Amino acid sequence: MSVIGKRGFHHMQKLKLANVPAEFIEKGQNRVIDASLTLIRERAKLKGELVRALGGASASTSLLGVPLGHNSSFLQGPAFAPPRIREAIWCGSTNSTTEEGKELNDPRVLTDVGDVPVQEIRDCGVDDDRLMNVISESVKLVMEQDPLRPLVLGGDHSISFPVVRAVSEKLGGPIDVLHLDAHPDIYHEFEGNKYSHASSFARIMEGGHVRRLLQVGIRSITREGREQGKKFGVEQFEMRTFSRDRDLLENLKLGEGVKGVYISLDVDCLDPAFAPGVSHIEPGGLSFRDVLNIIHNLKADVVAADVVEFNPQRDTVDGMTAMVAAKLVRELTAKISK
Ligand SMILES: [Mn+2]
Repeated sequence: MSVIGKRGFHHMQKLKLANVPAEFIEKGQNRVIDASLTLIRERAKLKGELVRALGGASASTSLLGVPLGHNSSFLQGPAFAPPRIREAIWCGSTNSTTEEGKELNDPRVLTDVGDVPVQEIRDCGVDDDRLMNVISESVKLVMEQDPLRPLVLGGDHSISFPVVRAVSEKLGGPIDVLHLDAHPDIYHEFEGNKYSHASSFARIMEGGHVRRLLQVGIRSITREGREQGKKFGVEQFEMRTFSRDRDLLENLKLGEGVKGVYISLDVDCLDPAFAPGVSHIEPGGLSFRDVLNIIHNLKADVVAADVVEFNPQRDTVDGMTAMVAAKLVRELTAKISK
């Protein structure tokens, strides 16, 4: 109870102290979750119908926001990222064409199904086991609408576990994951939290959802991070050897023999000079162009992706990192849609 108290479910504690039967509370939580999933299901259905009616798209990116920040070990600002990223995607200072010529205004290229209402669900006292299931379910609702493919806006990095799990389960087998990050996020658990943003890839690998996991941009890694990496057969590419690995990483071919490729993009993979608006500022990172080269040249069927850990509360006043996150979303959209 004390942990929940710290996280702010005061009304739920009062309901319990007032002897409101647990089954009433649970029924209320179920109604809120059903309503949340209904909104995503109906929006995905509508966007799917639109894209199918227009025709000609075999894969079409749809944004799904997951404004979750409470599994961060440091700052919780990533919970506020999705609306800032959307605002920057459509900012009038730039146009709607991606570098390689995809038109983002075309709904066959990009649609949006809105956010999983994470704060509203948590406010009803729903625990993380169920919340993670709601996130997985939401991802599956998007994937049900062929040819929509989810591009998830975080949120802290804990969301990648329920998202990757859903993608793999929905496609019916393991996938390859390209994970760009300063950190391997592979602690068995962090500060007692198995859903910590520092443990998402331990959960993903335990679940058998992934064949190859490539981690790129790593420059903050402990002994446990390396041991866990070895245990799960992770291919860890550290920044200290990036100049040596560059050729390989800028010419990757992934996903052969599995159900597809997932890209998980932690904004802190970038050097803080390019992206100061992150919770964990870690010098010595990738340049923006390094990341784009890796993504543009990747040979893969990208089935889904996420952009996580943008923290608007740490951004510059003119929203520079929001634009960086938005451009990553735009270029990932171009990679997914076809
Ligand atoms: Mn990170």
